[in-house]
Amino acid sequence: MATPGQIRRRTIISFSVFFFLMAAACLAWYFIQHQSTNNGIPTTFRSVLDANERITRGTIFSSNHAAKTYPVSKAAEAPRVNGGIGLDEPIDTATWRLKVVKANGDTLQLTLADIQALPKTDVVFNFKCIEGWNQITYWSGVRFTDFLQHYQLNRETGFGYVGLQTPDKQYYVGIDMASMRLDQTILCFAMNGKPLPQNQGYPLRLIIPVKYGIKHLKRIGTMFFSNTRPPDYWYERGYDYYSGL
Ligand SMILES: Nc1nc2c(c(=O)[nH]1)N[C@H]1C(S)=C(S)[C@@H](COP(=O)(O)O)O[C@H]1N2
Ligand SMILES: [Mo]
Repeated sequence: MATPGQIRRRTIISFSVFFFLMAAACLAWYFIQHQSTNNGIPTTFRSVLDANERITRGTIFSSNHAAKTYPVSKAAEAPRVNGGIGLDEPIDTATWRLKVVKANGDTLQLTLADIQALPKTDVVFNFKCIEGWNQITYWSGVRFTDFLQHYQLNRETGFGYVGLQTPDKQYYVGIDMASMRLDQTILCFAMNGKPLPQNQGYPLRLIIPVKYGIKHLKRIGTMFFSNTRPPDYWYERGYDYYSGL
């Protein structure tokens, strides 16, 4: 049995530890709230995201990273539509061009027919949005590596990142070249074997199965290459730049 003296001493110790930890938690919270921010979120949280990116790149990419694929029969017939930033104006194939800004400053201007003339690749995978939904979907287009090779974008391939923007520049993403060069990454012009619906990126969108939905830019206008991270719409609003799965 503890004596009243021992109980009092233990009570004092317990309360002291409790108040000490509370004070430490409050100080940590105050510090995180009042420190500088990095692209919209406190530096502490941002560095956790960046550490996650280093772990994902280091461990998963070493083993030829690919998303799980499914038979076409498993794909949704009417895939969900999400996110319409940069899709306000109606667009027509006659005037649309994919603009590719090359390393030497020249810009390629490609029609949809130019892109469809390249070998076609299908991908059926589980599309995941950071909002929490996912869906098996079926897409077709031109593998990004086939595209680079066909247009002899050799110098461009040496850059660390690809930047993509809608024609009106309202939505934009930046993606690491390693992820762009995976076999499942396509410049996509068809969904369920038919041309893309307007609200799902007609005439051309990105499909990159190793990333969350935010990176699958719909309605590509301009593509450029860079060694620093290109601007990224949702990164600027606090999300993870890498957004890998
Ligand atoms: N131009 C553009 N592309 C976009 C978005 C957007 O708002 N604008 N939203 C993204 C998000 S958050 C998701 S989940 C997917 C949704 O693609 P879906 O409409 O084909 O399902 O598109 C991505 N691409
Ligand atoms: Mo999303």
